[in-house]
Amino acid sequence: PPVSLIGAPTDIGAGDRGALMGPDALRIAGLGEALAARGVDVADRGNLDGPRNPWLGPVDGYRHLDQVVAWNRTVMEAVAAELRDGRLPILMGGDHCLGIGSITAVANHCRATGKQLRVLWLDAHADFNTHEVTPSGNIHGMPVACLCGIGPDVLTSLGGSVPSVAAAQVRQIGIRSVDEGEKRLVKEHGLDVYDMRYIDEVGMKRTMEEALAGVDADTHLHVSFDVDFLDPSIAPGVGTTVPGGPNYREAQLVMEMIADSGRLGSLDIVELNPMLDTRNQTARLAVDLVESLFGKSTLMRD
Ligand code: DIR
Ligand code: MN
Ligand code: MN
Ligand code: MN
Repeated sequence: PPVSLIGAPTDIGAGDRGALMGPDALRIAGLGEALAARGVDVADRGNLDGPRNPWLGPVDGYRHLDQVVAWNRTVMEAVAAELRDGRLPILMGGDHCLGIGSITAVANHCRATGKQLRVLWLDAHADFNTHEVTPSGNIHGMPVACLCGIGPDVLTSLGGSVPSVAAAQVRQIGIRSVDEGEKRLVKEHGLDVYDMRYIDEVGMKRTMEEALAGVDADTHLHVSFDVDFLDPSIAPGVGTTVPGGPNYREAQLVMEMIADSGRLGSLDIVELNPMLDTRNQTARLAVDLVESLFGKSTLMRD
């Protein structure tokens, strides 16, 4: 399908400033041109607008809740409009709190069209905190919980149906940093987590086969790509680096195997922080990976 790039320039849910420059860093790294070169029909919708970051402390366990809600409502509407037009939205964040609006739109679209939804959450973190257990108050550490119906009503009911997504529809890959209280919640809600230990033991190929098991012609696959999923040695441009992530080839294999499924329906690229990057290297790597996600391979060109 044709692709729409949507910029959401905000770091409203993050603990470091700078992710608001993610959309332009991806544009400058040539995201649109790379897709066009693959024969993809791509339109850049420009940037969404929303409240600026007041950079305040947490209130009742949440930082900037009102602003996070405003940004997510705007993102949800923009993503929903593209899906309605039969297009594949790429949300360029921005921090990962925006996954709430993006995936809520995707879940509603799946309900309306009778599609099965599968969410692949590529991240170093489980993003399953609540206001009670969060160590930071940063809402970018809470989107999976919110999508699964655990969080403030203003975020869990953003799309009308609560929960937006069932935990059984989510597969998390690359996880290696989960906070103490968060661990208990992840277990309690039965999230399917392919953590780095699992990937070390069984390999990325089998991990992805399992994460994609059951994906069929009726499945809409959403990929939520937190750039801190990648090992920081290849992707330094993120706020919360965690050592021991997938290397270059493992990350490529993830993207290639998703491409082979033929079911990619929507994508978030989030947490890219150009202020912490080296000469836009992390943005360029993200573009390289997205090329694979859209079917670029070494030997065969279709
Ligand atoms: C941490 C960091 N678990 C928190 N989360 C991040 O503050 O909740 N998620 N960086 O991507
Ligand atoms: Mn993360
Ligand atoms: Mn499950
Ligand atoms: Mn994340």
